Amino acid sequence: MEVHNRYQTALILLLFYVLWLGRGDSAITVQQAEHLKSRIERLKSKVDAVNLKMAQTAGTLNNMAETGLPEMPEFNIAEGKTAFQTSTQGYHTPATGQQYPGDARLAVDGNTNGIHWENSCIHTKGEANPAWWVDLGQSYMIKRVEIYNRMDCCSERLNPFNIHIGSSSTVTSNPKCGGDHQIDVNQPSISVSCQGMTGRYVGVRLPGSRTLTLCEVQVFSTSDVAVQSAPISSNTPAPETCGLSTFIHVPQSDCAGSRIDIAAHGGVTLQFCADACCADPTCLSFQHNAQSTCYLKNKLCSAGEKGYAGGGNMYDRQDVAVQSAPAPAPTPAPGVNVAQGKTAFQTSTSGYWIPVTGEVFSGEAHLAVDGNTNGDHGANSCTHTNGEGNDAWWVDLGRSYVINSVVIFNRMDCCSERLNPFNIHIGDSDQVIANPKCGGDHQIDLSQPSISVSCQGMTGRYVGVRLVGSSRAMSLCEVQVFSNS
Ligand SMILES: [Ca+2]
Ligand SMILES: [Ca+2]
Repeated sequence: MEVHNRYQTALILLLFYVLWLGRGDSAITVQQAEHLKSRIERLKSKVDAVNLKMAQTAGTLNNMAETGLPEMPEFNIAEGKTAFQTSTQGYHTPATGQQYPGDARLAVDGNTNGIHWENSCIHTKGEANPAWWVDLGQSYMIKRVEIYNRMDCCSERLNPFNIHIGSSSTVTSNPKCGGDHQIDVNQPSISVSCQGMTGRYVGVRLPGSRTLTLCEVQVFSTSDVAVQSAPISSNTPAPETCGLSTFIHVPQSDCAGSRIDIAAHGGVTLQFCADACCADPTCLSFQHNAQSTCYLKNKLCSAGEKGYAGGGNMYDRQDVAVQSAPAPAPTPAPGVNVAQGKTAFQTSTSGYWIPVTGEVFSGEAHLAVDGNTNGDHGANSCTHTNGEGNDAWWVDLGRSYVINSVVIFNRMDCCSERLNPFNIHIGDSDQVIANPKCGGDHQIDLSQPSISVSCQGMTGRYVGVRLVGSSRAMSLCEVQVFSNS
């Protein structure tokens, strides 16, 4: 614009100069006239060029006003990252020898093909709340998540699904991106905007008893910063060094249990089973049996946990076996019981005495911190309330402590079921039930004299136990509160 005006001004001044030269009877030479003419033409062509440029700029601005700003570049930050799923269901076609492992990495292999038999889709077992997730290596600002569905059959299995994004490796405890999503089952993929969410873990979960299949999950961010600095998860085995020779053969044994079986593959070779365990960072051992069935396991079972299995063999991952088999991880010191002998309270007290013997069973609050864990109410070391509704007992530790755990000794001569369920409250308010809960509803095993509840990280001067509901008398034979400080 400024350029345009400058040339216009120059042109006008030049015209005045020509008029001034031509005033009165003084004449300009032919040479001077030619020179001026060429200067005027050069200036005119410059003005034309500026006008053209301005017209083009105006056109671009008009287009932008109609179509919006140009798209920011986006990067799929999930491809090739480490992926997990709650279980794996693989298939084998004996006639052709083809194997379809269905393992978690197939949803980040860069192949969006929706035909399961093209070997690029994951597959869980039918189970409660199946989930798949990827560890991006570090936290990213997420823009959107694109999910490619299975298309050769069963595309309706995906609906409805949830997406979770956050920093917890327990991926389904992370916030949801939106609510229940529905894919159009005729479309190969769905793009879900998760603008504004941040996280290292991105997961897909099917609520309910279902089977999860995903052919690709792309996670888009407007920044691919992790390319330079993504830390490699420390428990990820180096794939090039993993193979059958990595495992220790434990003949005719199995440690069975659906909770430790993270994947099952039917009709597969021993080498396939070893490779599948290598490919899954959570796999520490596997069983391969006489029916050519392979079970991947998420732990290394101790000799005591391993049972005899006539048709099967366990294979334990060697490097882990060397490190962790000889001794279990040391348990941290429980700390000191800071409750014993402190002042205790309860919402009511129900005592009784036996006239024949003259014995008194006071049931008072201090009996839960008298240092005697005897669960027999007749030994006079247990508390007893009236059952007036929401009965509670609490101890004043005298000052605030960082709590490790609370151990509760139940009544054992009768009525041990009365304790379930119970809540623990810890905090600095003497209105003890206004303090935060340690966990939710706890259940003690009725065959056990005590339960230890970890309250790691909680701090408080008052520790209470409460039975929610009416007509529930509370009897506690001892409450120990462990702390290091
Ligand atoms: Ca894929
Ligand atoms: Ca006691």
